[in-house]
Amino acid sequence: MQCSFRSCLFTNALHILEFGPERPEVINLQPVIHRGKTNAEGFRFAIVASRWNDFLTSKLIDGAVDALNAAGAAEGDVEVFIVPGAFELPLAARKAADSGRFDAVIAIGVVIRGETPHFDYVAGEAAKGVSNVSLETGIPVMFGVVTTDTVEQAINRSGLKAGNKGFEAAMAAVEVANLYREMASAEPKDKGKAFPHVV
Ligand code: INI
Repeated sequence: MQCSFRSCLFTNALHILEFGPERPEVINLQPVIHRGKTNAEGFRFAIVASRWNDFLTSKLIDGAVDALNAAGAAEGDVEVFIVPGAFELPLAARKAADSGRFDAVIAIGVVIRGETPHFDYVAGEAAKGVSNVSLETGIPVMFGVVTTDTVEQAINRSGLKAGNKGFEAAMAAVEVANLYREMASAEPKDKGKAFPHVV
């Protein structure tokens, strides 16, 4: 059958629908799916939060604590560290991660574009920095930073109309903390064999 790459994909999809898969053993493969539980018991969390726009960051902190509480985090297993602005979040997150005392870090802030180009630097550095901390330390750092064009949008994302980003980030922290603990404790199948699929 002659067809371009894109149309071939489509044609093959139609073929499978009409005649069934040619390699059912591959199509029927059931992968093992791992998904983090939403139970915060036995995990410790650091919240690093910025003071800029604190009438909103306080709502995000409340949302995060609320989520951790609902997920069963124990009293004393959640600590909050306040920094001046979102630009300071990556280093605070790094110190929390390096301390070895936390399973996950939740970075919280509100950066509003308004009419200043400062926004791009602050929001960009916060996002990049937080992501780097995760990758460099292996401790998950959640990005619970609201970045918006207007104050109204920021208010909406801090618990009014469009959810609470602090709550969402904390739930994500619980989920990945569970998932990564499970991944770390899983015994690798065929441990020690370089090519376990080759017999
Ligand atoms: N910090 C924020 O957290 N949000 C902002 O909207 C913001 N604006 O717009 O400037 C902001 N700036 C301060 C910055 O995060 C640092 O604290 C400051 O530059 C000192 O390093």
